[in-house]
Amino acid sequence: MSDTVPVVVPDIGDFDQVDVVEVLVAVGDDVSIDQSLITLESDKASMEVPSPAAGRVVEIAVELGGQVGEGDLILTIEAAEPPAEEREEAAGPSEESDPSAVEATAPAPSPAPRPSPSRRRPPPPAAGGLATSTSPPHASPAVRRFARLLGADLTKVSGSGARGRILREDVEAFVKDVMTGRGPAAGAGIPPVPEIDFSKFGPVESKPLSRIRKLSAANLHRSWLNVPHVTQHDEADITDLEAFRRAHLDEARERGVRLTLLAFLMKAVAASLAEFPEMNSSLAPDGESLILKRYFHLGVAVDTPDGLVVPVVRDVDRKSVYELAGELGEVSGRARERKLRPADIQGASFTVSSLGGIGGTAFTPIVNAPEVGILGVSRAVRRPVYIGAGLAPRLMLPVSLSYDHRVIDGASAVRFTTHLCSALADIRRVVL
Ligand code: CAO
Repeated sequence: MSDTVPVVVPDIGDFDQVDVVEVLVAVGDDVSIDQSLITLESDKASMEVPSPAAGRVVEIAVELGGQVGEGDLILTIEAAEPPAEEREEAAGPSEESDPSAVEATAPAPSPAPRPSPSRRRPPPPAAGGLATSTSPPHASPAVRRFARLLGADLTKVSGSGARGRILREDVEAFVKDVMTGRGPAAGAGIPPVPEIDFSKFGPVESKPLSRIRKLSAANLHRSWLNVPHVTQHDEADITDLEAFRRAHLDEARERGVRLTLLAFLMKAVAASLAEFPEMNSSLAPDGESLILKRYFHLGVAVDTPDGLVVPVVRDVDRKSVYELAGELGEVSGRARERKLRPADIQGASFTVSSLGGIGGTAFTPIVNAPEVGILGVSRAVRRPVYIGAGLAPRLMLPVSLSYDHRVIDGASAVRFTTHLCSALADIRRVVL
């Protein structure tokens, strides 16, 4: 006689609710033990829920795009096989259980609250549940297996799914690009850095990288390999802007915001982007056209104890400098407290990276591909500048624009920085 096996959401760590991003079976489907049934995803990781029994799906209780919490019913299976414990004892390890697939996703599910005789007891979840088991690149075990079969390195594949998730189609497109010589590292033949045992030379210590650092390392490396970078340096005379800013510090304080240079800078950048739309664009994936963005959402690099994060301030062109200053303070605070939501770091059309509060005279920021430009800002210094025949003390702000040379040529880049520097020199130009 066949048993009815309810499959429920396993331990999902610190999360109350997670998204259902894939429903991999339909009512009436025959499933085997360990076959993936659905994929759950939080903002930190994804996990597939495997079938605890072989049989037929008789009911599906979740919806694609919906949310579920631990213990919620996912679906019901009419079991066709004897209880899995017995079969496992008899048969030994299953060929289906692919260790790398397990490692690649979140922890294995924990048992449902109401145990059923035909349900296999899965291994205990890793400490911290779903939250701790991040593993870039972001793809389901099925896609990983597919990539392995084709020999595709997933760290080089850009995901087009929700939150950058790598889909089967992305792997196919990647392989096609490599085969046709259009792939990111096709033929690059990057020689590996030799592995060295540093302990031969002195005491060493191993410090694990934070999740943020690993993710940003992968993103930076991808941009570095894909984008032919050029950096254009310039200087803006912000003497008047600084006087204007200082004159409004009290008012800003009354409004509860810290009025730093960055808010003005963002406003000026948005004005320059409006003037030079190609700087606010992305190259279409086929390389045949430019996608010009009619919105001005700026990524702002924020230095946090865990590494670099880039929250996005939206519609900069439509906000006042006070609003921008308030939003910057709020979002950079949340970035440092690790409280950013996925939506907070998506959708930038251009990025600003300000190291001016720390120091430096110039640097070469890395474009946050598929954006085509990033503005780096270093420390403003007061120094003598010729104005006409005479020298005057002026506050000069170094700006460094890195751009994707496939999209922007040098003349356009320097026109952009010239426009930006004039806007900063006389911020009234921004409202014109
Ligand atoms: N020149 C001189 N002084 C500057 C300055 C500049 N370009 N930019 C900021 N300052 C001053 C500010 O006015 C402030 O002075 P007061 O305390 O006297 O008001 C002080 O430096 C500190 O500013 P801040 O850094 O707290 O604020 P901000 O708005 O300028 O920057 C943020 C906010 C979040 C961008 C910044 O804190 C940060 O994290 N920067 C690092 C970004 C980074 O790591 N980029 C590298 C990425 S790799 O490409």
